[in-house]
Amino acid sequence: MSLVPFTRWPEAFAERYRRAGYWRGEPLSQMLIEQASTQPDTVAVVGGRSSLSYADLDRASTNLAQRLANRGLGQGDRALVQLSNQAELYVVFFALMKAGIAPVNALFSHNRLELVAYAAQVRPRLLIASRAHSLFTEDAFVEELTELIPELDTVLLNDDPHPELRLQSWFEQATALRSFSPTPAGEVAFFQLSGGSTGTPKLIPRTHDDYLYSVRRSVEICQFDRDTRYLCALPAAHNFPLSSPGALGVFLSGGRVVLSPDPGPASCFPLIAQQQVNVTALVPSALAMWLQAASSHPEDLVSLQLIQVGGAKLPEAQARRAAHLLGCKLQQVFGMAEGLVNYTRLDDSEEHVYLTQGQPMSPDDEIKVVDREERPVAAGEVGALMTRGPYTIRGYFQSPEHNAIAFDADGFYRSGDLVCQRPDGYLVVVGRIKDQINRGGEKIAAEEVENLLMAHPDVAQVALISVPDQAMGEKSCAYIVTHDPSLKGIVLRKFLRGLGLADYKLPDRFERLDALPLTAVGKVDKNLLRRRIAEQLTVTE
Ligand code: OOB
Repeated sequence: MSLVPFTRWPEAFAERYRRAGYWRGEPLSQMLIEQASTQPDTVAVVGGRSSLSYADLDRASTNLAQRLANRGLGQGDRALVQLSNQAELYVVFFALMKAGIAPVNALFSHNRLELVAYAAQVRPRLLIASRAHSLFTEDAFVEELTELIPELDTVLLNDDPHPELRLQSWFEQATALRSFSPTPAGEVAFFQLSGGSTGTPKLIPRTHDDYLYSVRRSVEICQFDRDTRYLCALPAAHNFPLSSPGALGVFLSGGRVVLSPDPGPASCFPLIAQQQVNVTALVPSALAMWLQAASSHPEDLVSLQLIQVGGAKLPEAQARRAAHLLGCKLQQVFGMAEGLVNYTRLDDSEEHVYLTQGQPMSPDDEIKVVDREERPVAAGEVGALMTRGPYTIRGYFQSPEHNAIAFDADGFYRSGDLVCQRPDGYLVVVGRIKDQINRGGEKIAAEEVENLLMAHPDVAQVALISVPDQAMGEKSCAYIVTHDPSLKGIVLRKFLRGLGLADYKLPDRFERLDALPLTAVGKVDKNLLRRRIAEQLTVTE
């Protein structure tokens, strides 16, 4: 058995985090085992037609872990998982944690290109996906993956008609043969996905110790308990609804997770009313839809006590409107899958909640705000955010070259966000230096889309930039220089889709130029392009 390799924290830090009681040597599956023994019949998760008690969730995940162990899968093995917001997602998550198999949990919006990129990095022996996804309605893609990854020897598909392939039949009891156990808590439990700014999406190895600490601390700050009824409206595998405090925070506290297929008010409001949901997590673009719908359905929302908003910058005016219209507490969450999560606290002043993105959750989160030369800026000045701490990774998975750029010599992660830190420690996000588009909380690495567009024979040059957008916060615009003057955006979108790129990464608009503007050092001047499109939009709107 070989464990998943990753960049460890230096021993002095690991020792400090253990001594402080952050890292407790406990696997992520422990929370479920404890709830199943203390309150087996309490409902843990409601999703679609299924409702699972803690005992059900524990039993089904143990059975799946057992069946996987019987096939020889276990510690050191990796899985690629893609499920929608459904209760099975948590059964699978806990099964893999119990069996010591480290999954990449791809988002349901991901397509062929993303899945292949993840599989190529982790070399999964196990694939768990859904027949409801267009990639898996036919068998061609599974065959393609199996050819690409010869290690892939077990495929389970949600709702497949064949019992041996059907994920749900693996939740039933097996004749126990081989033993299984989680990986040691200091080892990699699973991979988070990075929003990224590079050509291929990077993977984030998270250990049981570091992730569980982040969940436990989040629960303290957000005061989750047995009465918590949490609506998971964002993609369930994302770090925010999984761990901040998210579904894992709910399971740790013994509350209930209610799954919504999407964050739209039409799906969420009836669920809130039926299930008496009292807390949820949204991105600002979803919150905007809720605000529009709230005035006509105020009675649906009376049980709500707390709305967390994060993933993208929440405009102050929207924060004020939300608190006023929804009649519940608001919390800003500024986090990243790499680790660091900041929260406004539940007893913070309105001014903190409306104007800041919160403060780090851990006393041992170290924050540096630096200038271009990476010298600390004067107090209150804007600079680039760097961080390290007990739940912030020290390196992406198998990416030595990128790690040399993304982390400094002392292990600080360069988040790529421009922030200002107020004297009271609270952070205000003012922009970003990473080449990324934040489209309603969904992150697009400009380089990834640019590289793909360059593969089109009629594209000579391309620059992908963000454009301000009323509904989404930002959308993407591809500036292109083409060989063929009649080349249309619609053709390029079709081309990208044909390559298997996720829909949310397709440029929202294309602008043709004779040449891309360059900076003095000869790089594409994206700032100029951003200014140009902003001006163009003010004129046309
Ligand atoms: C969350 O995680 P990721 O990995 O999808 O994205 C991280 C990036 C941050 O570096 C920042 O650029 C942006 O998303 N971001 C925000 C923000 N929250 C995230 N920008 C402004 N204001 C905010 N409140 O997005 C994430 C992970 C855990 C909890 C919450 C969000």
